[in-house]
Amino acid sequence: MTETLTETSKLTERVRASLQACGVAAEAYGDDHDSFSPLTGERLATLRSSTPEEIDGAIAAAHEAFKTWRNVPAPERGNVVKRWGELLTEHKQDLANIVQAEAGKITSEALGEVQEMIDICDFAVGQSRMLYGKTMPSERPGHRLMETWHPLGVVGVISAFNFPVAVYSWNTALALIAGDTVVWKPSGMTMLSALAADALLARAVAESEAPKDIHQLVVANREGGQKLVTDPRVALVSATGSVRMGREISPQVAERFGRVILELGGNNGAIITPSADLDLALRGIVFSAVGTAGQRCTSMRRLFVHESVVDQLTEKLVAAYGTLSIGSPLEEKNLVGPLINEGSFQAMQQALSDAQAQGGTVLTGGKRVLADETPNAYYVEPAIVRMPGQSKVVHEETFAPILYVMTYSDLDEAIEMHNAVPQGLSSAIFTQDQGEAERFISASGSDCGIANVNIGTSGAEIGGAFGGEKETGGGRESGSDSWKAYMRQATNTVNYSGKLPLAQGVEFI
Ligand code: UN1
Repeated sequence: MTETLTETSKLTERVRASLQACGVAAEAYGDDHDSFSPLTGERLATLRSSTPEEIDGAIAAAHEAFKTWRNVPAPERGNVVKRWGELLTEHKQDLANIVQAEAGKITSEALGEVQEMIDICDFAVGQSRMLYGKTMPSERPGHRLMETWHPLGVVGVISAFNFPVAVYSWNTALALIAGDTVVWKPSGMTMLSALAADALLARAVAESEAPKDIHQLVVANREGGQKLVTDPRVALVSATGSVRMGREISPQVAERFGRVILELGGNNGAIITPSADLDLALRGIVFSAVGTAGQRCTSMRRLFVHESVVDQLTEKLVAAYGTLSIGSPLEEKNLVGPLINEGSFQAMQQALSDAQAQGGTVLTGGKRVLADETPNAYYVEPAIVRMPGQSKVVHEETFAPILYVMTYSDLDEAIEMHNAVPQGLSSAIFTQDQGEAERFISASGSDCGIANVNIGTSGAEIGGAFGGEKETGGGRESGSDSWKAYMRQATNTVNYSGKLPLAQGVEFI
């Protein structure tokens, strides 16, 4: 890897200054875990990996801290999260700088990612006063029947490179107010972002009376993460990543009767009906298909366009793609940053050649750019491929900016094609016909966890529950009542009658 070009050393310097501003401790650095920037391919820092004993120690410490933390009143737990949110606000730019350098996001999206953390902190603080249980009428006189939500235990968070800090914060903010403690194994590709986010949380915890061990970070590869999966002290494993990863993790956690929240692959589609506002649809599609260089779980990958508007829309799309500037996210003009690494680039090339072999026509994009200037970085032109129908490649998630365009003549047919993939995260319809919109979000419409109208598939707000069906894993994180997954529910029957009537009219002694 080329290390010290003038440009690249400036990036490294900026990242190091931001890490320092966030309070990342000197002990984090070492000699066995490199962090590279997809912007240039340069090495940003080298860290020290956690040893197996340290990973075990992190779980043990979180397990011990839980015994105290679960008894702290929830609104007081919320104060720690509130302070974390304030520190994230104060260091928004610093953390965004690190996210940008490590995940390759453009400035606006890197700042947006940190904003998403701040938003979930706000949400969790409010939720800390609303861990409501129901009270229901007992069938017996002089009895009270109610439900209480209690802290669950240690939550193991396994997160992906593409949202290196936001998705972790959805889990952590809710876990902490719920009275749980957290052990985090971030993606090995975005450890610096993780260290910075964790250092800010450490500061919030240190300023409070909370046990310092309520949050733990491990620097580990897949093998290290495996400990979180199999250790019975980890009550809940919340994992974001590939379907393959989920398939491995899920049975292992089930085997020990642990809980999982899985947020796995997406293969998100949108339907464009004849009544759609095509200019609005165009902007929604481009943001979702091209934003974060097509590397969001929610990125739009499939488009079903009514045959009466397909030519018009594809022409507009190809023209819009032609205006996108691709290059270093450090330059404000660029809207498309790099892919995370060479493997992603190869996967994109493979998918494009498979698509062509299966009858597809590449309408635009797909080529690598800036290879001379940055030989160790992988910038690509986002691609649009016109597909004759539902071929194999369209059913697979390729984590790169490829948009497959297909046509339909009847909405039922479009919904059927839309639902015909194994994944079920996000979906959208663009229409001005209310009947079509309602049909799409009805029980027999989109089968995804997220179904939008006149908005793209990506860029969800934190207030709604986030997650998907089928191979996406079924988990829900973030807003709404996702907090319940981080708690255990107890049903209490309280008898104040002085007698002992039995339920269902049973007579005994
Ligand atoms: C992800 O890609 O794993 O809805 C999360 C979105 C973001 C979160 C994406 N708010 O696109």
